Amino acid sequence: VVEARLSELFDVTLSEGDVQMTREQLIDAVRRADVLVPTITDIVDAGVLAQAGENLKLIANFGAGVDNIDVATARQRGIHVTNTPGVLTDDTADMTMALILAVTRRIPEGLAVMQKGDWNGWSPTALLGGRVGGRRLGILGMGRIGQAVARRAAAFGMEVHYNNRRRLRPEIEEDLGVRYWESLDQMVARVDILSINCPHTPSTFHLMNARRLALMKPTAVIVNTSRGEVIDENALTRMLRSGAIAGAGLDVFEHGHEINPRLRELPNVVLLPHMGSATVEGRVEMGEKVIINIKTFDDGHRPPDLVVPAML
Ligand code: 8YV
Repeated sequence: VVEARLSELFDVTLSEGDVQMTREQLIDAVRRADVLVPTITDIVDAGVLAQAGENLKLIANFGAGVDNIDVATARQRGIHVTNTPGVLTDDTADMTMALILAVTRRIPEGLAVMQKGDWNGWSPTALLGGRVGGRRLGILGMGRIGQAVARRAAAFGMEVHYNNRRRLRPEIEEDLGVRYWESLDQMVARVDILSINCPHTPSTFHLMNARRLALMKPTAVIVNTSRGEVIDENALTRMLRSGAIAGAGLDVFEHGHEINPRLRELPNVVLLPHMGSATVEGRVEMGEKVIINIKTFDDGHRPPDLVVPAML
């Protein structure tokens, strides 16, 4: 739908199928195009941007996170960057709740029993999980998605805490019913479930490093639907193996689709292949945002979702 609409409006060259563009293809694209529409798997770094032709004026990212693009270098070269915020908020927050429930209620283990034909009937003590109602959820990153997670968690009866670069306005805190922690260390040590909802930037890289992970309660669970780079994946894997952390629900990984193989062997871990925003509705709306950003820019106006380095 989106590709067809784009092709009606502009002279479009599509990369092959759903596969990732190679660096060479990406460089070829920035040399020739006026507008580039990358996805998370297209790394538009300073090296790629150095090859950009005079004509490249806009990078309209198909995604909210722009950590695949060197926004500051693009800016210096007079190239504008836009993203697609807002339209994937609810889907990603839904997936966060799905992961919280999948881990705490042991859904994949139940599924495996059924798929193997191993179910011998109901038993009072089989596959007991933990109740989410009454538990403390800590949200790291209280932007749009963090706030959408907070609303959902409150509806599940959870007590919601958060840490963010900036504190929310008191009326928003009150509306969400959330408690702010200035110290991430202190919040991490107190929560039963920790949800990562901050973007990946140089200041959030490995925010959940070995030292901070060790502050978590041994009964706690961590879920990540944001970016894998925020957690030190090897340290997390070690702690999940040793029982220092009770469980994890991960939709994103530190090295893209190269996952620490040990994570796959753990029963207390639910892994998903970056599906947080993967709804038909969400993808179409993301595409529509890309089109509006390109169209507005092409008409000589400031595109609605312009990303400037100061925002990051
Ligand atoms: C997108 C995402 O599917 O928008 C984001 O930041 O992480 C994803 O859910 C992806 O970025 C598409 O490029």
